[in-house]
Amino acid sequence: MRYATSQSVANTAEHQNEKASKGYNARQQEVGRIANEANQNISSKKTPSSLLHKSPQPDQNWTNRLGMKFVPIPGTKVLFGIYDVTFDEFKTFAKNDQHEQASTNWKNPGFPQENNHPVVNVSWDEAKAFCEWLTQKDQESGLINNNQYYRLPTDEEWSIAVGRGSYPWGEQWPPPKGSGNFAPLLKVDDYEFTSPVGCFAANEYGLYDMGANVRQWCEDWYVKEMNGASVRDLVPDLNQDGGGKKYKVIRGGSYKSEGSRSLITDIRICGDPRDYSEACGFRCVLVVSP
Ligand SMILES: [Ca+2]
Repeated sequence: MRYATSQSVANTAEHQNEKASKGYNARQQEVGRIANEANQNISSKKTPSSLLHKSPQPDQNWTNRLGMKFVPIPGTKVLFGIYDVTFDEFKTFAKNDQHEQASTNWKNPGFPQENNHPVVNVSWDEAKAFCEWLTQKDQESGLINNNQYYRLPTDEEWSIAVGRGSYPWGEQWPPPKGSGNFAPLLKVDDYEFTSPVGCFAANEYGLYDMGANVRQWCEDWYVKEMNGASVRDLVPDLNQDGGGKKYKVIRGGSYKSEGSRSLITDIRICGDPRDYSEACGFRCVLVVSP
């Protein structure tokens, strides 16, 4: 992965104990509730009450069968996943034998991960395969209609969803305490590697970890003009776009990010769609009204 892997990484202390995530725990309770109702449905042959009239609508929050929460983002036509896709959610996908695209790299990022951490070491191809699997699964169950589908956010959608600050948390540098999971050098948080999703403050739209924890794949091919000339002057590698059909866009910072230029909201980095990194994951959006 270009640029992402060229960053210096501070590997110092043991991975600290995981912190509980109130948001994630609440989500898991809801997953359990929906699962219980679904199980009751199998025996009773009735549609569970919680799933009636629950097909996603353009302007409403929505939760899918895996417990993934989505919210509308003004200025886009999609619902955005409020969390990065977790290790547990990707594991559910990878267990399906029909989807051989999922390698085992995601299981071995080189540091410990719990189920509620964002999955990393996944290629763009694998992230897309996850979206397609989830679409098929939810269409077959009638949870979404046949015109609705999951995909990665476009670069434009991500730009809107991250907010308007110079940095995802606002204007100040360095990032303030509680703003996210960054490199240990910045001394902003207590996590050396990934942290559970949803354990830092959400942004103005209710999205977590947009600028920290793990970088995120986007749909688009990278073209150098996506970055301003001043950014490309600072990072000359970003002038290499392979003609616009070689690398996919990656947005956001990660637990490895420590430099002010690598954390600005507007910067795009990129990676070969078959490549993967221990600092890059993804989140899904749901296209409700194509
Ligand atoms: Ca950290």
